[in-house]
Amino acid sequence: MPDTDLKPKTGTKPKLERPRMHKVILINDDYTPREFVVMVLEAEFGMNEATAGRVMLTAHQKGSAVIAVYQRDIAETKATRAVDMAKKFGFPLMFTTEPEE
Ligand code: TYC
Repeated sequence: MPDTDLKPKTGTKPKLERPRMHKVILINDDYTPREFVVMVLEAEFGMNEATAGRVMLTAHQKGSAVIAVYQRDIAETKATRAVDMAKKFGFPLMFTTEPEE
């Protein structure tokens, strides 16, 4: 077709929103040992002992602490794995996720 317009169209590309990131939140409780919380933060969230200790103390003192931010499926998977690990040891340790504003 001689008069086919091969130039790319401009101004028609829909703007794609970046997917919202999701926070993983550590919840305090009265029963899970501090050392166990630190161990889970190291094992599931790749923290070193010093960082894990600080995050654990924040949750202990304030009731909760934001641990990290991930894409939704990763945040949910990590939170579930962390809760399951605690359950296996009989502790009520809880992690939740929520979208960032
Ligand atoms: N509060 C617990 C204790 O005194 C320790 C703890 C800290 C538990 C943080 C959960 O998210 C938590 N043994």
